[in-house]
Amino acid sequence: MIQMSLPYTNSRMEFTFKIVLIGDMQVGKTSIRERYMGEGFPTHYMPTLGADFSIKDIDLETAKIRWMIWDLAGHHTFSVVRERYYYGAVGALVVYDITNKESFDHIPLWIDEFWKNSFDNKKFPILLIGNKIDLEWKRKVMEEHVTEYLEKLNQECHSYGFHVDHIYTSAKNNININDAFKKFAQILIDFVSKTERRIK
Ligand code: G3D
Ligand code: MG
Repeated sequence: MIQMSLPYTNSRMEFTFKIVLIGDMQVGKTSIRERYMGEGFPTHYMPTLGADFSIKDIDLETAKIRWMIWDLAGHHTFSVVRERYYYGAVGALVVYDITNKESFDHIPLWIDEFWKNSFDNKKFPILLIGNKIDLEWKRKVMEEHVTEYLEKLNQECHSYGFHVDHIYTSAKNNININDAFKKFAQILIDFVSKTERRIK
């Protein structure tokens, strides 16, 4: 039975976060998930959704996190499938390939789609990932593209209660993969804590 829940706290600092990996095909979403999981971790394929998901528990200094990481396995065609894929996700890792400018230019579309389909149309946090940094010599997405876009995005996200960060990774060479998830965990914890305070 798959639980697609909002974040919950079992005790004060235990969280379950369902997150989705989004971005154009071939940017490295599956490679990032597999690298993060490490070898030998089972992956669960959901045929009706055409998606894979993995579960990973981590201990941070401040909290224990259970990740439910969803990754669209096949071609991302039917909107009905996509809506169900996003259901209950409280965050998205938005991945582009630094050697493919188009994949960077499509980021706003991916973010819109996530927010449109998320619970209650709520603007949940995202983290931008520039993958394939091992191919820096083939780079097409320049630092100024990233800075400019982040600035614009953060003007918007300020009112939603979170800050959007960006991190470079290489799934191939295992650069920053753990750090990306760690960073995102902290962003989600801060977001959830703020939201809870607003509700009280
Ligand atoms: P996707 O799940 O976003 O569609 P995949 O992407 O994880 O399937 O990766 C697409 C291709 O990019 C794969 O190559 C994969 O090996 C490669 N790739 C993923 N991450 C990196 C990276 O950090 N650096 C480099 N150099 N390549 C990467 P193939 O050849 O199998 O299509
Ligand atoms: Mg994939």
